[in-house]
Amino acid sequence: MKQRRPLVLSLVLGFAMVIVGAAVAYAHGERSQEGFLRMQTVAFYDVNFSTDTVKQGEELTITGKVKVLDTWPNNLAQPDVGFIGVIAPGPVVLLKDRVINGAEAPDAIYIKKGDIYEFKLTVEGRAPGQWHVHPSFAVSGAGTLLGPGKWITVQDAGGFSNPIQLLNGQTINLENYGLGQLVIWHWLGFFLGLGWMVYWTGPKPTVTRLPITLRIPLNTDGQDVGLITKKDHQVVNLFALATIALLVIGWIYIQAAYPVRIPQQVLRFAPPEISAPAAPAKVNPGLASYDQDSQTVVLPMTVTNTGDKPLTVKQFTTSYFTFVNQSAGATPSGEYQYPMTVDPAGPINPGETKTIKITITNPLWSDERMVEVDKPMRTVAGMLFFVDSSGAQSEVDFLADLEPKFKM
Ligand SMILES: [Cu+2]
Repeated sequence: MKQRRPLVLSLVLGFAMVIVGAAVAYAHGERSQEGFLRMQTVAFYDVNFSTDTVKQGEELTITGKVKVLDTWPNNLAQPDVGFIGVIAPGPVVLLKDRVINGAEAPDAIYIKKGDIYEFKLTVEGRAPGQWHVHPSFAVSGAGTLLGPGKWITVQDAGGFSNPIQLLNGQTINLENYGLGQLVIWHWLGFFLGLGWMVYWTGPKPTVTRLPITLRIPLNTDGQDVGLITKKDHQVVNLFALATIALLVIGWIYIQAAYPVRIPQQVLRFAPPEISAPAAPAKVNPGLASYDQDSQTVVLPMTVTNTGDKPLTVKQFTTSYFTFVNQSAGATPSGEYQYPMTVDPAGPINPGETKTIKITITNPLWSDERMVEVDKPMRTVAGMLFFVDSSGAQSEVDFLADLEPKFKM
């Protein structure tokens, strides 16, 4: 007994630490995706939530852009079918409407590398509480990439309903439509299965005398040892009849109660194309470095201006972070925006080839696990935006190898 006390104590302590620690846990795993995955696959930018507080049943819109990057890794399934949605901790908000590149998109869409998807998601508050809500981009075969999250407060308005009009003109509430039927049929099926299980395990020695049961050859029913009797055969026949009866009754019921039904619809299409104007520039990234102590990434690159107007680096967007060029006078605005410096600061003139150095000092490299020095793929990738002297914006995707700086 005495020896058990430290064990119990440590269990209790461990449990308490998990509880306390769990309270600190934040959101739902946007940081668990590898940095290379988040940087090289898709980039979210200009994301805006119309509000951060709604009542139950009130709408908010999430707008923004997501690009399937040219740097999409070859070791992932190639982007072909995608789905823009909302990620939240459970069905706490309800997606009412989705517009992609100006087109209504109720389903998944056909996508391709290099294209931009400008989305507008209309979402309703459903469950009261405070929830971290993200736009998301799921790619068939590759997984779901998260966009920037925002804490949304859904205030209690005494309930929630989701009315929709059926083709026959009747308005129903999708929150509880057919729920009674669902409960009845589920329980009927459940009890039938439970009855079967109890019949064979309760009064019978099938489980209690497993060694004997196991010795009986597969193709006999063990009548010699009294395992499966004639009476059992009759009972299981009744079970089979009851199952068939349940299915037949269900089928007749649904024909009578819901004579008009349509199958769930699938609408796949490629939304109207939007591609960012390709920058009139050749970008040749050098070897990036990462200093873990100062949380600094230095990104050298050679840029050739192939256009006819001077080009200035505007911003670097990766995953759902945007770094704006402080050296050109820009200041971060809003969440997920941070400064970076570009050295030398001046514009790149037409025909000129210039080696520039982008420096970003930010704790998010490790806090957000964007750069992990112990992983086999260490890269910096994303979208580099330029602006020319007329104010026109253009963009190039790039991928640079990254070398960590270690103190010996
Ligand atoms: Cu989150």
